[in-house]
Amino acid sequence: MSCRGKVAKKGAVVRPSDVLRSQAIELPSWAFGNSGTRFKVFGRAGVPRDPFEKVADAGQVHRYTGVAPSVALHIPWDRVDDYGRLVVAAKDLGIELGTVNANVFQDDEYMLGSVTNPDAGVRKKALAHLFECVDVMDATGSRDLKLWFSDGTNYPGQDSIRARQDRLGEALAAVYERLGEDQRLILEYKLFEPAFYTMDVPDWGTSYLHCVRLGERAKVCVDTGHHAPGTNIEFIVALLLREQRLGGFDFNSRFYADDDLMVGAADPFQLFRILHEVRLGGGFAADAGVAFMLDQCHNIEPKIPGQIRSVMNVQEATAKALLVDVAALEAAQRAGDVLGANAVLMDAYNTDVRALLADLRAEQGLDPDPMAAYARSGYAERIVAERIGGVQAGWGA
Ligand code: RM4
Ligand code: MN
Repeated sequence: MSCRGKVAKKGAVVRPSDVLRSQAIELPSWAFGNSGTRFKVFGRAGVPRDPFEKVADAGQVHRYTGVAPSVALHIPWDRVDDYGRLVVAAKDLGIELGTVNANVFQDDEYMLGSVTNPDAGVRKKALAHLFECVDVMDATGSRDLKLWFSDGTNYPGQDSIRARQDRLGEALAAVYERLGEDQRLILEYKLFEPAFYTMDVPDWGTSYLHCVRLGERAKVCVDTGHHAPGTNIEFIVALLLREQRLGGFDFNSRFYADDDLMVGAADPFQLFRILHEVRLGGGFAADAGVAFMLDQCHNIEPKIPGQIRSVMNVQEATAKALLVDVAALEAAQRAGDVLGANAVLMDAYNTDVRALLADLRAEQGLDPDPMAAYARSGYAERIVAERIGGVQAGWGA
């Protein structure tokens, strides 16, 4: 849900429909491929065999929700010979190619890290990949380069924490330098996994420090699954928005660690609280530059309906956040009315917004029930029948 809403200044009362009409949620191409756990990747009938088929599936999600107009790429998983063709394929479906995600975590050389590896040769290889991603952005017209590093250490003493930060800073500076004026670097953090002792970018503070050094077009990505249990994510969101450093979200939900489950499934209230802070911080405004992306895997549920459900969950939480009576909230806060302020928030959260969203869809010429409309369309059966042969796309493919 990008930033096309004309929502207003901080704390202003906003008509839900204004934001909801212009909402844009970016889909991850990898959500349409096979995925699994470290124990098993399940193959599913009808799964895309190449990036074009992933884009086609993403197009379906937009077709029925109307609020998912772009799909993020992961390089090299989505490497194609001719990105121009992929752009056109997306356009024909009424969507765009979005954020380019770099992948410096799957080659054998990266066992001890990519850009922070003690071996200069490995660092050079990783940097070359990041440059390739900028070339892809140039070809696709993408605004954002999203960087997530699996780099870190497993054992105390394994490598120098400080030297690894230096190496990271050096690589980021080289990439930032390479970006065009309209392109941004979005640095994602993750508390742990795959490294267990230290991650080189474990938290928003580390990401923020690097971004500040780089320049204004470097921003932080908040992946909602990348925190310690109990972390107050909306607080982080409020701070980053305040500093104009919130580049975007990777939405997903989790019960334990980085579960990558459907956003809004584990904790819809948390999603509401996050989006409430987005609203208060002006994050729905067109010029706020907050990218609203999904980063999920559908291991056991069907993938396209899984994405449709996720998009609807974000929509519902957004609608509820927009229903908060900010004036009443601020009045209660000023008066020190603890229970009153809390009640204003809970009233909005407890409102059933499904009819409102159904009406909005109908008004836009969409079926009020995207899940049912997709199920009726026959697309799921068609891809199962047609996508025979070839190699299914999946985690790492
Ligand atoms: C990471 C991180 C990145 C995603 C990869 C696949 O945990 O969340 O955003 O691109 O997984
Ligand atoms: Mn992520």
